[in-house]
Amino acid sequence: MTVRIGVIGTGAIGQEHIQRLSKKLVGSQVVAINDINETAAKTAVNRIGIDAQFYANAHDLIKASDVDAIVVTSWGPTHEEFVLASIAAGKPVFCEKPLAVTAAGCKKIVDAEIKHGKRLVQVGFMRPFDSTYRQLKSALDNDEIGQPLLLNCKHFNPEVGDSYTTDMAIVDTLIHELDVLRWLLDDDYTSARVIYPRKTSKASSHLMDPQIVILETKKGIVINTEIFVNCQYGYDIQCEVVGETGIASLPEPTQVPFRKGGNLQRAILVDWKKRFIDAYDVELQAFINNIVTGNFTEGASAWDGYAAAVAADACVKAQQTGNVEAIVMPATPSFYKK
Ligand code: NAI
Ligand code: NAD
Ligand code: ISE
Repeated sequence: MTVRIGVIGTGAIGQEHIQRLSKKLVGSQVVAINDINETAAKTAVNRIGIDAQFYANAHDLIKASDVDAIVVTSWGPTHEEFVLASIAAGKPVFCEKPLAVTAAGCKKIVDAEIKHGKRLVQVGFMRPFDSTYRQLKSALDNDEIGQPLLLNCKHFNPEVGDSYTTDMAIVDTLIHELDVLRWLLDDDYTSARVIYPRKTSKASSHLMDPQIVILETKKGIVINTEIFVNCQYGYDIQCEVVGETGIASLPEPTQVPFRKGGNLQRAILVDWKKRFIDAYDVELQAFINNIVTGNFTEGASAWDGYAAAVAADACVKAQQTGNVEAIVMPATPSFYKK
């Protein structure tokens, strides 16, 4: 069976996903595309070399009879509308993070999916599919360092565009940690606080950068995450877990070490597309497999998207108040329990 996909949003990650769905993965074909920028969308599919119909209206694409499933890779604030429309059409939908930009928006999606009666939504949180995070999780699950006590994480990007604002450090960037750490620790967050260190001269006037977010969990673990999206030097994702008997760190992506010119050196990745390239493949193959089996067992659910957004809402509030803000996560509905 070949799953016929319609992609909404043919920007950076949309093009990446069209490429892998068309040329790399098994059982999928991109047959339809939509973007507010028609010329760029058509140029993109021509470059990739596929024959996909352009729809001027995303809702027409969602309803099209030859589209079996939807991939939403448009800007974050548009996700909620397109995911709700996909559920209304009874079609499986893979939505890039964030599922919606607020917890209230994610809750509407959760409610619509439960009302539909069958899981249709997968959120593009790819880190639980990444082999380095999986190695770290195995180490914790195998009790290699005893109980985790505190975490030190970094989410650094070399630079961001002018449209990137202070709250996006949470809803667009930290959202990955909010998702993956919940999975890694099998825990939920209880509070958040945000500290602004000295601001880099490389950030725009409307962006506080870097930021430090301190989260606490139900088990009492304290998580310190530095977000620095104009760090200049590379795309650097780090996660160090301090346990009762040792420290476990996220393995660095493999790079050839060089001894040359009087230096011992190893490259740091610069482009986010490369750091999790395999994880994107595995998560989207999982989406196709979920559709083929008719059983959404793999990948982040709408509930996971909601959980990350509940924490993100509190972090954004903490950015504004400077206070420790409570994170109150409702119990998981039985619909989403494995
Ligand atoms: P981008 O700006 O390159 O692409 C967004 C595209 O959506 C643009 O082509 C734009 O014209 C289109 N668009 C915007 N509003 C639209 C609408 N109403 N209808 C149809 N098309 C619309 O952005 P990028 O980097 O590709 O990000 C897209 C999404 O993917 C964001 O939600 C972002 O957070 C997520 N993302 C996820 C990553 C991951 O690691 N999982 C990495 C990069 C992005
Ligand atoms: P699992 O699927 O048995 O359960 C993990 C728990 O974490 C569940 O309660 C689930 O609701 C939750 N969860 C799943 N995805 C989440 C996310 N993105 N954010 C927050 N919580 C999440 O656990 P597992 O076997 O460790 O699998 C974890 C993920 O990795 C699954 O989606 C799985 O399909 C995938 N996986 C990938 C590979 C690979 O080779 N890359 C191999 C096996 C599994
Ligand atoms: C981007 O949208 C991503 O999802 C990247 O993984 C993240 O590192 C970056 O900060 C976001 O803007």
